[in-house]
Amino acid sequence: MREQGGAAKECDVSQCRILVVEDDVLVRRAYERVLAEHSITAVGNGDDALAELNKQHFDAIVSDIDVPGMSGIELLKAVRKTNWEIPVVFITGCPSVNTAQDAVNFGAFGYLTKPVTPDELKRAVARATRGRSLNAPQRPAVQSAEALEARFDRAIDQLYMAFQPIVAVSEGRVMGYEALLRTEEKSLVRPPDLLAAAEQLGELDRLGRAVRSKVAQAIPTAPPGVRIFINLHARDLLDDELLSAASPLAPFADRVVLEITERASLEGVDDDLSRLMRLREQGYWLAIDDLGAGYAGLTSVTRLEPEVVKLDMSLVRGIDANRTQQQFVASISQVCRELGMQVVTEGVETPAERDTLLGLGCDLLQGYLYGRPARTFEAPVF
Ligand code: G
Ligand code: MN
Repeated sequence: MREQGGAAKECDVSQCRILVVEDDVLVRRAYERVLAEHSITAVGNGDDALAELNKQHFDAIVSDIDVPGMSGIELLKAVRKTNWEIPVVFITGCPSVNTAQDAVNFGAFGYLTKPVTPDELKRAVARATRGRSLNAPQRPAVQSAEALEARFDRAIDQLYMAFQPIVAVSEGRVMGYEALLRTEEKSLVRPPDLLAAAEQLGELDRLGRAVRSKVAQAIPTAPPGVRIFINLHARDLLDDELLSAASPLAPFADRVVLEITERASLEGVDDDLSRLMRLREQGYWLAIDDLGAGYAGLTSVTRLEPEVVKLDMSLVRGIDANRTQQQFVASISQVCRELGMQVVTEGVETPAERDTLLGLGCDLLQGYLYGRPARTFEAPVF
Protein backbone atom coordinates (compact mmCIF):
# COMPACT_ATOMS: atom_id res chain seq x y z
CA MET A 1 0.00 0.00 0.00
CA ARG A 2 1.47 3.22 -1.06
CA GLU A 3 0.39 6.63 -2.21
CA GLN A 4 -1.44 6.68 -5.49
CA GLY A 5 -1.55 10.03 -7.15
CA GLY A 6 -4.92 11.59 -6.75
CA ALA A 7 -5.05 15.30 -7.30
CA ALA A 8 -1.86 16.09 -5.38
CA LYS A 9 -1.03 19.75 -5.42
CA GLU A 10 1.86 20.94 -7.52
CA CYS A 11 4.31 23.04 -5.65
CA ASP A 12 3.19 26.63 -5.81
CA VAL A 13 5.03 28.05 -8.82
CA SER A 14 6.63 30.88 -6.94
CA GLN A 15 7.74 28.45 -4.26
CA CYS A 16 9.69 26.13 -6.56
CA ARG A 17 13.44 26.51 -6.31
CA ILE A 18 15.17 25.27 -9.40
CA LEU A 19 18.91 24.74 -9.82
CA VAL A 20 20.00 25.17 -13.46
CA VAL A 21 23.36 23.70 -14.51
CA GLU A 22 24.49 24.81 -17.98
CA ASP A 23 27.89 26.01 -19.14
CA ASP A 24 26.77 28.03 -22.17
CA VAL A 25 25.95 31.48 -20.82
CA LEU A 26 23.42 32.30 -23.51
CA VAL A 27 21.57 29.02 -23.12
CA ARG A 28 21.66 29.43 -19.36
CA ARG A 29 20.07 32.88 -19.63
CA ALA A 30 17.44 31.48 -21.98
CA TYR A 31 16.51 28.78 -19.44
CA GLU A 32 16.36 31.40 -16.70
CA ARG A 33 13.95 33.47 -18.79
CA VAL A 34 11.72 30.52 -19.65
CA LEU A 35 11.59 29.44 -16.01
CA ALA A 36 11.30 32.97 -14.65
CA GLU A 37 8.13 32.15 -12.67
CA HIS A 38 10.30 29.97 -10.43
CA SER A 39 13.11 30.96 -8.14
CA ILE A 40 16.19 30.09 -10.20
CA THR A 41 19.82 29.61 -9.23
CA ALA A 42 21.98 29.09 -12.31
CA VAL A 43 25.54 27.74 -12.33
CA GLY A 44 28.00 26.73 -15.06
CA ASN A 45 29.41 23.44 -13.77
CA GLY A 46 28.83 20.46 -11.51
CA ASP A 47 31.11 21.55 -8.67
CA ASP A 48 29.27 24.86 -8.30
CA ALA A 49 26.00 22.92 -8.43
CA LEU A 50 27.06 20.69 -5.51
CA ALA A 51 28.15 23.77 -3.56
CA GLU A 52 24.70 25.34 -4.07
CA LEU A 53 22.98 22.08 -3.06
CA ASN A 54 24.94 22.12 0.19
CA LYS A 55 23.82 25.67 0.85
CA GLN A 56 20.09 25.55 0.18
CA HIS A 57 17.09 23.40 -0.59
CA PHE A 58 15.96 22.92 -4.22
CA ASP A 59 12.75 21.37 -5.59
CA ALA A 60 14.34 20.26 -8.87
CA ILE A 61 17.56 20.35 -10.89
CA VAL A 62 17.70 21.05 -14.62
CA SER A 63 21.11 20.05 -15.93
CA ASP A 64 23.00 19.84 -19.17
CA ILE A 65 24.77 16.48 -19.46
CA ASP A 66 27.89 17.76 -21.17
CA VAL A 67 29.15 20.35 -18.70
CA PRO A 68 32.88 20.94 -18.15
CA GLY A 69 34.54 19.03 -15.32
CA MET A 70 32.00 16.81 -13.64
CA SER A 71 29.42 15.61 -16.21
CA GLY A 72 25.69 15.85 -15.53
CA ILE A 73 25.60 12.09 -14.91
CA GLU A 74 28.46 12.34 -12.38
CA LEU A 75 26.64 15.20 -10.74
CA LEU A 76 23.51 13.03 -10.51
CA LYS A 77 25.50 10.19 -8.92
CA ALA A 78 27.00 12.60 -6.39
CA VAL A 79 23.58 14.06 -5.58
CA ARG A 80 22.03 10.60 -5.13
CA LYS A 81 24.60 9.69 -2.47
CA THR A 82 22.88 12.05 -0.10
CA ASN A 83 19.54 12.89 -1.67
CA TRP A 84 17.23 10.25 -3.12
CA GLU A 85 14.40 12.68 -3.55
CA ILE A 86 15.27 15.60 -5.75
CA PRO A 87 14.05 15.31 -9.35
CA VAL A 88 16.72 15.89 -12.00
CA VAL A 89 15.80 16.79 -15.58
CA PHE A 90 18.61 16.32 -18.12
CA ILE A 91 19.06 18.22 -21.32
CA THR A 92 21.57 17.01 -23.88
CA GLY A 93 22.83 17.98 -27.31
CA CYS A 94 23.86 14.42 -28.19
CA PRO A 95 21.45 11.83 -26.85
CA SER A 96 22.60 8.25 -26.54
CA VAL A 97 20.99 5.14 -25.17
CA ASN A 98 23.93 4.78 -22.74
CA THR A 99 23.49 8.16 -21.13
CA ALA A 100 19.71 7.66 -21.08
CA GLN A 101 20.22 4.36 -19.24
CA ASP A 102 22.69 5.94 -16.81
CA ALA A 103 20.23 8.75 -16.26
CA VAL A 104 17.42 6.38 -15.34
CA ASN A 105 19.72 4.13 -13.36
CA PHE A 106 20.49 6.96 -11.00
CA GLY A 107 16.97 8.21 -10.85
CA ALA A 108 16.80 11.06 -13.35
CA PHE A 109 13.31 12.37 -13.81
CA GLY A 110 13.39 13.42 -17.42
CA TYR A 111 15.60 13.55 -20.44
CA LEU A 112 15.22 16.27 -23.09
CA THR A 113 17.09 16.68 -26.35
CA LYS A 114 18.41 20.08 -27.51
CA PRO A 115 17.11 22.30 -28.90
CA VAL A 116 14.45 22.37 -26.22
CA THR A 117 11.41 24.56 -26.82
CA PRO A 118 10.28 26.83 -23.95
CA ASP A 119 7.10 24.77 -23.69
CA GLU A 120 8.98 21.48 -23.37
CA LEU A 121 11.19 22.89 -20.66
CA LYS A 122 8.28 24.36 -18.73
CA ARG A 123 6.32 21.13 -18.97
CA ALA A 124 9.30 19.02 -17.86
CA VAL A 125 9.83 21.23 -14.83
CA ALA A 126 6.12 21.23 -13.98
CA ARG A 127 6.09 17.43 -14.14
CA ALA A 128 9.25 17.15 -12.08
CA THR A 129 7.96 19.38 -9.31
CA ARG A 130 4.55 17.73 -9.38
CA GLY A 131 6.16 14.28 -9.28
CA ARG A 132 8.15 15.42 -6.29
CA SER A 133 5.17 16.48 -4.26
CA LEU A 134 3.41 13.22 -5.24
CA ASN A 135 6.36 11.07 -4.30
CA ALA A 136 7.25 12.82 -1.09
CA PRO A 137 4.06 13.71 0.68
CA GLN A 138 4.52 16.33 3.31
CA ARG A 139 2.12 16.84 6.19
CA PRO A 140 -1.59 16.58 5.35
CA ALA A 141 -2.63 19.55 3.23
CA VAL A 142 -6.15 19.91 4.58
CA GLN A 143 -5.91 21.46 8.00
CA SER A 144 -8.81 20.81 10.27
CA ALA A 145 -9.52 21.71 13.84
CA GLU A 146 -10.57 18.14 14.43
CA ALA A 147 -7.88 15.83 15.74
CA LEU A 148 -6.03 13.87 13.10
CA GLU A 149 -6.73 10.59 14.93
CA ALA A 150 -10.48 11.02 14.57
CA ARG A 151 -10.25 11.88 10.89
CA PHE A 152 -7.86 9.02 10.24
CA ASP A 153 -10.20 6.58 12.03
CA ARG A 154 -13.04 7.72 9.79
CA ALA A 155 -10.82 7.48 6.72
CA ILE A 156 -10.08 3.84 7.57
CA ASP A 157 -13.77 3.11 8.21
CA GLN A 158 -14.62 4.64 4.85
CA LEU A 159 -11.73 3.15 2.93
CA TYR A 160 -12.41 1.56 -0.43
CA MET A 161 -10.36 0.35 -3.35
CA ALA A 162 -10.67 1.57 -6.93
CA PHE A 163 -9.61 -0.80 -9.71
CA GLN A 164 -8.05 0.25 -12.99
CA PRO A 165 -7.65 -2.19 -15.89
CA ILE A 166 -4.32 -3.19 -17.42
CA VAL A 167 -4.92 -4.43 -20.95
CA ALA A 168 -3.10 -6.76 -23.32
CA VAL A 169 -3.99 -4.78 -26.41
CA SER A 170 -3.17 -7.23 -29.20
CA GLU A 171 -5.18 -9.97 -27.50
CA GLY A 172 -8.01 -7.58 -26.71
CA ARG A 173 -8.15 -8.82 -23.12
CA VAL A 174 -7.63 -7.55 -19.58
CA MET A 175 -4.50 -8.99 -17.96
CA GLY A 176 -5.10 -7.38 -14.59
CA TYR A 177 -6.40 -4.55 -12.45
CA GLU A 178 -4.39 -2.22 -10.23
CA ALA A 179 -6.04 -1.68 -6.85
CA LEU A 180 -5.79 1.97 -5.79
CA LEU A 181 -6.39 3.31 -2.31
CA ARG A 182 -9.34 5.68 -1.83
CA THR A 183 -11.40 7.03 1.07
CA GLU A 184 -14.65 8.95 1.47
CA GLU A 185 -13.21 10.99 4.37
CA LYS A 186 -13.10 14.48 2.86
CA SER A 187 -10.13 15.86 4.80
CA LEU A 188 -7.91 12.93 3.76
CA VAL A 189 -9.33 12.27 0.33
CA ARG A 190 -5.97 12.58 -1.43
CA PRO A 191 -4.04 9.32 -1.03
CA PRO A 192 -0.73 11.12 -0.26
CA ASP A 193 -2.49 12.93 2.61
CA LEU A 194 -3.93 9.70 3.96
CA LEU A 195 -0.47 8.12 3.83
CA ALA A 196 1.14 11.12 5.49
CA ALA A 197 -1.48 10.93 8.24
CA ALA A 198 -0.79 7.21 8.74
CA GLU A 199 2.93 7.94 8.91
CA GLN A 200 2.44 10.76 11.38
CA LEU A 201 0.23 8.63 13.62
CA GLY A 202 2.42 5.53 13.36
CA GLU A 203 -0.53 3.72 11.76
CA LEU A 204 0.98 2.53 8.49
CA ASP A 205 0.49 -1.11 9.47
CA ARG A 206 -3.18 -0.51 10.16
CA LEU A 207 -3.65 1.21 6.80
CA GLY A 208 -1.75 -1.53 4.94
CA ARG A 209 -3.78 -4.25 6.61
CA ALA A 210 -7.05 -2.47 5.84
CA VAL A 211 -6.02 -2.18 2.19
CA ARG A 212 -5.09 -5.85 1.93
CA SER A 213 -8.31 -6.91 3.56
CA LYS A 214 -10.38 -4.76 1.17
CA VAL A 215 -8.54 -6.13 -1.82
CA ALA A 216 -9.02 -9.71 -0.60
CA GLN A 217 -12.76 -9.07 -0.21
CA ALA A 218 -12.96 -7.82 -3.79
CA ILE A 219 -10.90 -10.50 -5.53
CA PRO A 220 -13.72 -13.07 -5.71
CA THR A 221 -15.73 -10.54 -7.75
CA ALA A 222 -12.92 -10.01 -10.29
CA PRO A 223 -13.21 -11.61 -13.73
CA PRO A 224 -11.52 -15.03 -13.86
CA GLY A 225 -7.89 -15.13 -14.93
CA VAL A 226 -6.98 -11.52 -14.20
CA ARG A 227 -4.17 -10.59 -11.83
CA ILE A 228 -4.65 -8.01 -9.10
CA PHE A 229 -1.86 -5.46 -8.67
CA ILE A 230 -1.45 -3.85 -5.26
CA ASN A 231 0.96 -1.09 -4.18
CA LEU A 232 3.22 -1.83 -1.22
CA HIS A 233 4.69 0.79 1.09
CA ALA A 234 8.24 0.09 2.29
CA ARG A 235 6.74 -0.30 5.73
CA ASP A 236 4.35 -3.08 4.62
CA LEU A 237 7.34 -5.33 4.02
CA LEU A 238 8.18 -5.18 7.71
CA ASP A 239 4.68 -6.23 8.77
CA ASP A 240 4.67 -9.95 9.52
CA GLU A 241 0.99 -10.06 8.70
CA LEU A 242 1.83 -9.66 5.00
CA LEU A 243 3.99 -12.78 5.08
CA SER A 244 1.77 -14.81 7.35
CA ALA A 245 -0.38 -17.65 6.07
CA ALA A 246 -3.27 -15.92 7.84
CA SER A 247 -2.94 -12.81 5.66
CA PRO A 248 -6.26 -12.16 3.87
CA LEU A 249 -4.36 -12.11 0.58
CA ALA A 250 -2.65 -15.46 1.15
CA PRO A 251 -5.43 -17.59 -0.42
CA PHE A 252 -5.11 -15.50 -3.60
CA ALA A 253 -1.31 -15.20 -3.66
CA ASP A 254 -0.98 -16.70 -7.14
CA ARG A 255 -3.27 -14.01 -8.55
CA VAL A 256 -1.68 -11.06 -6.76
CA VAL A 257 1.14 -8.86 -8.02
CA LEU A 258 2.89 -6.76 -5.34
CA GLU A 259 4.12 -3.44 -6.74
CA ILE A 260 7.22 -2.05 -5.13
CA THR A 261 9.38 0.97 -5.74
CA GLU A 262 13.08 1.50 -5.37
CA ARG A 263 12.56 2.64 -1.81
CA ALA A 264 10.57 -0.40 -0.80
CA SER A 265 13.01 -2.75 -2.46
CA LEU A 266 16.25 -1.21 -1.25
CA GLU A 267 15.59 0.57 2.00
CA GLY A 268 16.15 -2.29 4.43
CA VAL A 269 18.33 -3.96 1.80
CA ASP A 270 19.00 -7.60 2.70
CA ASP A 271 16.08 -8.08 5.02
CA ASP A 272 13.63 -6.58 2.53
CA LEU A 273 15.05 -8.67 -0.25
CA SER A 274 14.69 -11.90 1.72
CA ARG A 275 11.12 -10.97 2.65
CA LEU A 276 10.33 -10.32 -0.99
CA MET A 277 11.79 -13.69 -1.91
CA ARG A 278 9.62 -15.37 0.72
CA LEU A 279 6.56 -13.66 -0.71
CA ARG A 280 7.49 -14.95 -4.14
CA GLU A 281 7.79 -18.49 -2.74
CA GLN A 282 4.21 -18.11 -1.52
CA GLY A 283 3.13 -17.49 -5.09
CA TYR A 284 2.98 -13.70 -5.27
CA TRP A 285 4.40 -12.00 -8.31
CA LEU A 286 6.58 -8.94 -7.83
CA ALA A 287 6.50 -5.77 -9.92
CA ILE A 288 8.82 -2.77 -9.96
CA ASP A 289 6.54 0.27 -10.07
CA ASP A 290 7.19 3.68 -11.62
CA LEU A 291 10.44 2.78 -13.38
CA GLY A 292 11.76 6.05 -14.80
CA ALA A 293 9.94 8.27 -12.30
CA GLY A 294 13.06 9.41 -10.55
CA TYR A 295 13.78 6.80 -7.96
CA ALA A 296 13.02 3.31 -9.27
CA GLY A 297 16.28 2.50 -11.06
CA LEU A 298 17.64 -0.41 -13.00
CA THR A 299 19.40 -1.77 -9.93
CA SER A 300 16.00 -2.75 -8.51
CA VAL A 301 15.28 -4.62 -11.74
CA THR A 302 18.52 -6.59 -11.61
CA ARG A 303 18.30 -7.26 -7.86
CA LEU A 304 14.69 -8.33 -7.74
CA GLU A 305 14.22 -9.90 -11.17
CA PRO A 306 10.53 -8.98 -10.96
CA GLU A 307 7.90 -10.75 -13.00
CA VAL A 308 6.58 -7.35 -14.12
CA VAL A 309 8.15 -3.94 -14.71
CA LYS A 310 5.88 -0.88 -14.84
CA LEU A 311 7.21 2.09 -16.77
CA ASP A 312 6.21 5.39 -15.22
CA MET A 313 3.72 7.66 -16.92
CA SER A 314 6.32 10.42 -17.21
CA LEU A 315 7.96 8.26 -19.91
CA VAL A 316 4.61 7.78 -21.65
CA ARG A 317 3.19 11.30 -21.60
CA GLY A 318 3.62 12.78 -25.07
CA ILE A 319 5.81 9.88 -26.22
CA ASP A 320 4.38 10.19 -29.75
CA ALA A 321 6.16 13.55 -30.12
CA ASN A 322 9.43 12.81 -28.31
CA ARG A 323 12.07 10.65 -30.00
CA THR A 324 14.22 10.41 -26.89
CA GLN A 325 11.35 8.95 -24.86
CA GLN A 326 10.64 6.54 -27.71
CA GLN A 327 14.26 5.38 -27.90
CA PHE A 328 14.42 5.01 -24.19
CA VAL A 329 11.15 3.09 -23.73
CA ALA A 330 12.11 0.85 -26.65
CA SER A 331 15.48 -0.08 -25.19
CA ILE A 332 14.40 -0.53 -21.58
CA SER A 333 11.36 -2.57 -22.48
CA GLN A 334 13.39 -4.73 -24.82
CA VAL A 335 15.96 -5.48 -22.10
CA CYS A 336 13.19 -6.35 -19.63
CA ARG A 337 11.40 -8.60 -22.11
CA GLU A 338 14.68 -10.39 -22.91
CA LEU A 339 15.01 -11.04 -19.18
CA GLY A 340 11.57 -12.66 -19.26
CA MET A 341 9.77 -9.79 -17.53
CA GLN A 342 6.40 -8.41 -18.62
CA VAL A 343 6.43 -4.68 -19.26
CA VAL A 344 3.39 -2.53 -18.42
CA THR A 345 3.33 1.11 -19.49
CA GLU A 346 1.24 3.37 -17.26
CA GLY A 347 -0.67 6.56 -17.84
CA VAL A 348 -1.69 6.02 -21.47
CA GLU A 349 -4.17 8.78 -22.22
CA THR A 350 -4.28 9.28 -25.98
CA PRO A 351 -4.57 7.10 -29.10
CA ALA A 352 -1.27 8.62 -30.33
CA GLU A 353 0.54 7.47 -27.17
CA ARG A 354 -1.06 4.03 -27.54
CA ASP A 355 -0.06 3.66 -31.19
CA THR A 356 3.52 4.74 -30.51
CA LEU A 357 3.82 2.27 -27.61
CA LEU A 358 2.40 -0.57 -29.70
CA GLY A 359 4.92 0.30 -32.42
CA LEU A 360 7.70 -0.04 -29.83
CA GLY A 361 6.51 -3.51 -28.87
CA CYS A 362 4.74 -2.45 -25.66
CA ASP A 363 1.47 -4.34 -25.54
CA LEU A 364 0.47 -4.15 -21.87
CA LEU A 365 -1.08 -0.73 -21.29
CA GLN A 366 -2.78 1.02 -18.38
CA GLY A 367 -4.30 4.50 -18.35
CA TYR A 368 -7.35 6.67 -18.71
CA LEU A 369 -7.58 5.75 -22.40
CA TYR A 370 -8.72 2.26 -21.34
CA GLY A 371 -10.42 3.02 -18.08
CA ARG A 372 -10.36 5.14 -14.96
CA PRO A 373 -10.09 3.58 -11.54
CA ALA A 374 -13.57 2.40 -10.47
CA ARG A 375 -15.11 0.71 -7.47
CA THR A 376 -15.97 -2.38 -9.48
CA PHE A 377 -14.00 -4.29 -12.10
CA GLU A 378 -15.14 -2.37 -15.16
CA ALA A 379 -14.45 -3.71 -18.62
CA PRO A 380 -12.01 -1.48 -20.53
CA VAL A 381 -12.92 0.45 -23.64
CA PHE A 382 -10.79 -0.97 -26.50
O1 G B 1 2.41 5.25 -8.59
P1 G B 1 1.31 4.49 -9.26
O2 G B 1 1.73 3.96 -10.60
O3 G B 1 0.74 3.41 -8.41
O4 G B 1 0.16 5.58 -9.53
C1 G B 1 -1.05 5.28 -10.09
C2 G B 1 -1.85 6.58 -10.13
O5 G B 1 -1.93 7.06 -11.46
C3 G B 1 -3.29 6.44 -9.66
O6 G B 1 -3.60 7.49 -8.77
C4 G B 1 -4.13 6.57 -10.91
O7 G B 1 -5.38 7.16 -10.63
C5 G B 1 -3.26 7.46 -11.78
N1 G B 1 -3.49 7.21 -13.20
C6 G B 1 -3.84 6.07 -13.77
N2 G B 1 -3.95 6.19 -15.13
C7 G B 1 -3.65 7.48 -15.41
C8 G B 1 -3.58 8.23 -16.63
O8 G B 1 -3.82 7.75 -17.74
N3 G B 1 -3.21 9.53 -16.52
C9 G B 1 -2.91 10.10 -15.32
N4 G B 1 -2.58 11.38 -15.32
N5 G B 1 -2.98 9.42 -14.16
C10 G B 1 -3.34 8.12 -14.19
MN1 MN C 1 1.29 1.41 -8.91
